[in-house]
Amino acid sequence: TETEIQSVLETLNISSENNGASTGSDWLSTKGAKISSHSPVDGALIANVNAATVEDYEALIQSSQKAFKTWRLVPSPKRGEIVRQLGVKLRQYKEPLGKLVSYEMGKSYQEGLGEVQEMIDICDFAVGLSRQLNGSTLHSEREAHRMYDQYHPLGTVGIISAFNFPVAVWCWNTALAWICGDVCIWKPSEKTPITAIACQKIAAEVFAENNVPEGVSTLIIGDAEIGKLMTADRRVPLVSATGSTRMGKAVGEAVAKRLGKSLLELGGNNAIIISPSADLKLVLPGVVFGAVGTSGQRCTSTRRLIIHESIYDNVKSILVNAYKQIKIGNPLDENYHMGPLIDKDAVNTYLSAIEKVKAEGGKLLIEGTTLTGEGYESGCYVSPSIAEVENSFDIVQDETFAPLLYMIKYSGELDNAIALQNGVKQGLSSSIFTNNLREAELFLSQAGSDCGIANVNIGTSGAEIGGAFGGEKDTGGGRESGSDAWKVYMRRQTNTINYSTELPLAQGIKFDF
Ligand code: UN1
Repeated sequence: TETEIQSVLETLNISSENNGASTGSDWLSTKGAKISSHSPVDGALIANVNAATVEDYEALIQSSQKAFKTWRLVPSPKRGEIVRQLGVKLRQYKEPLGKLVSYEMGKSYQEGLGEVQEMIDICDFAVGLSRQLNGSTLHSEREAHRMYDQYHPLGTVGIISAFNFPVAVWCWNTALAWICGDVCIWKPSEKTPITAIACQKIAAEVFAENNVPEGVSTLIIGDAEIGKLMTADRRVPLVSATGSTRMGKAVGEAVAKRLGKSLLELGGNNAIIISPSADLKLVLPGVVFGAVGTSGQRCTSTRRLIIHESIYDNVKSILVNAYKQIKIGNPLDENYHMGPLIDKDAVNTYLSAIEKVKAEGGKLLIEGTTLTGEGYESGCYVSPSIAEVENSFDIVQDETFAPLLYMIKYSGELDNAIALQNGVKQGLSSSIFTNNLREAELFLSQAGSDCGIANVNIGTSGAEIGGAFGGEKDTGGGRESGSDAWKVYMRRQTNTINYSTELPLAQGIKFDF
């Protein structure tokens, strides 16, 4: 209800008019174009934001450069303590923030809470990591010499995030960057600016309580021009960008031009292989959640099913039947499985993808449409689709960010399915459902899936934060979140120390004079 949303905004300290640039607790008075955030849930205005300008960007960068000089000197476990407190604060705000994510982005409340949980989890992970930014001890070829490598912070990390995970992706980056000693400048999606403001305010509370200087966490809300300033700026040694392959190529190119580092987490075209021995009890929830969860707007969403011909018809009838039971409506109401798409443009992209499937000769088993009538007034609600296609169709080769699921048949051995699975430009997530050990291991082997994520008897979406997250090929090659993804936020230095009374040269070279 309206009063519920009002109380969420109050709890999160969001006003109806907001500025789009902040150095922490301070908000600049921004004079850029007005961005109005409307909820896809009911079309209502959530709040307005004045976008930031070039001058605001410059002020934020100056503030971050200054903050870096002190932040890098704080011992890493002490920075970890501040990230620990952020995790505690996020636990306190989990419900209102999860609700705002759901309301501004349109994912279900459960998924909104799940997204905040990912933030909490990465904070916990980063706290432990703050005592484990380990380099290695190496053996020098010279007598009485010691060699090791160590990691130092980079400086200002630019974060460009997408609307679909409006808060978690920020935290995957910041929690690691902060314990590494970096400072961050965040450009969130213009489609979800209000959740970004909420996050900045939560972080600012923790930072103020710990006398962390302004500039460690800066936020800038604006259009692609702001992104361009960041990618071209030598003062931003690392740009971490999540979004479409088109956006990522532009970012990667601009950052590479100045030989900066980029961490790209771009589109997926994720497939599930269903082998003859698959346990169909597991397949059904895995596929349906993967394809219609978040209305198909995860980069890990299941786009393609590659099904063995011997069980194809069976899987088809089970799926078609399940899709008929999917309830679509207000994502804050737990009775619904699927909420709206982010906006009307996304609806149009979805509908035109369906037309392209037909034009290329695909067969719609279930054809999605725009929903109208009570509860669907925002114009962003659609029903999901299932289509039988060929993997080679142009439309199948592209990522459509919507609940459009493709069924593709394979015959013979698993190699054929793997070739189809790998036969797209993207390489984010993949999975196989099988009870056959040989098939599972082949799928995970060097001759198997070419994706950054490969699962057995689990769907393509819903990765845990503990693993490195990202993919190959058009997905951009970056890795965020768990495992050793922290290393990209630091610069490595090799150190050699001579504690002898001689100066022997490496490689046995003699240089007498
Ligand atoms: C994204 O869609 O950009 O693995 C991130 C998942 C989530 C993260 C998705 N943990 O589906």
